Amino acid sequence: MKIYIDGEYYDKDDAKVSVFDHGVLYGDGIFEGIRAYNGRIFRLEDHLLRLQDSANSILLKLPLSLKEIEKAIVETVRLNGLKDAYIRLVVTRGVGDLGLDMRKCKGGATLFIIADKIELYPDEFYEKGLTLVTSTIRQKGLDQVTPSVKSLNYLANIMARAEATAAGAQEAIMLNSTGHVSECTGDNIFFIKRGKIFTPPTSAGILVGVTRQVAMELCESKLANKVVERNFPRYDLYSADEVFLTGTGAEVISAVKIDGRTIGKGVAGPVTRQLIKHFREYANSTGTPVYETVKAK
Ligand code: PXG
Repeated sequence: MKIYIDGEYYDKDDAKVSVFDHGVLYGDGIFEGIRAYNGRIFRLEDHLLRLQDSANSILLKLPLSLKEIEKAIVETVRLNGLKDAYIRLVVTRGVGDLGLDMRKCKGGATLFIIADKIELYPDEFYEKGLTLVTSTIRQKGLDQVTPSVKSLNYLANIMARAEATAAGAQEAIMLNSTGHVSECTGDNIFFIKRGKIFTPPTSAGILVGVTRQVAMELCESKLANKVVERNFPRYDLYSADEVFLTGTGAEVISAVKIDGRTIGKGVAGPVTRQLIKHFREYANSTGTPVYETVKAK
């Protein structure tokens, strides 16, 4: 495996960052999780634009232009010979001293890219659906560093996921400070009731997921069903006909048990199944090519 760090490629065992990097010392940095399907990188531009937004939001200057980052991502996937891949792009504040002051990170940001095989939920989960519990850990409020920044501070999500695991569930729902549903620890959430599809708005405190956006586009274009963004309590999930999650890792996946309640018929519902099919077709037929070279004139 070859890992990109600041313009160089390293073997896995030699791919290291400094213990003085503020990404390590403080979680001061941002990341993206990106998929490649069939030799093409899925919605790369969306991920790069979100990276840019996250960077601006935390006063972080990206060390390269988005075009240069795009080239580095494509090259990393190519060097590793991957067709289907999970790509982790991380930008940290860089090497500083032991204080919080970002001005001490004089060398600028550190950027690294890992391209690895993908790990998915086993196939059966796409038929049977996931079990969810509500976490006791609340989503960060909008008056904190907003959950829309994909920052290196994932401790709340990791603790919430551990609660799910302890309860025998695969994912945890995080409520925001007003008790509304925000999202899961690594996925956005949707529910379907009497033919209408709903998802929490950005103002509920969510990471604005790339897969969420794709799902909304496919609901409108393929299912003729425009998703409504509105706040809702857990009650709406408990009484839904179908619930599904979206994320780069999980793609589109049904949730059929929530806090002990069975949702719908207790298996992936018909609308979710259709959406999963459309998502897979779309994901396998689009994206930034890794291996096709541009033909000479
Ligand atoms: N919400 C949160 C909190 C996330 O971390 C999503 C929603 C979905 O966003 P995308 O853009 O992926 O549709 C995420 C996704 C993993 C993994 O291994 C996923 C995420 C972060 C870390 C790991 O599945 N983020």
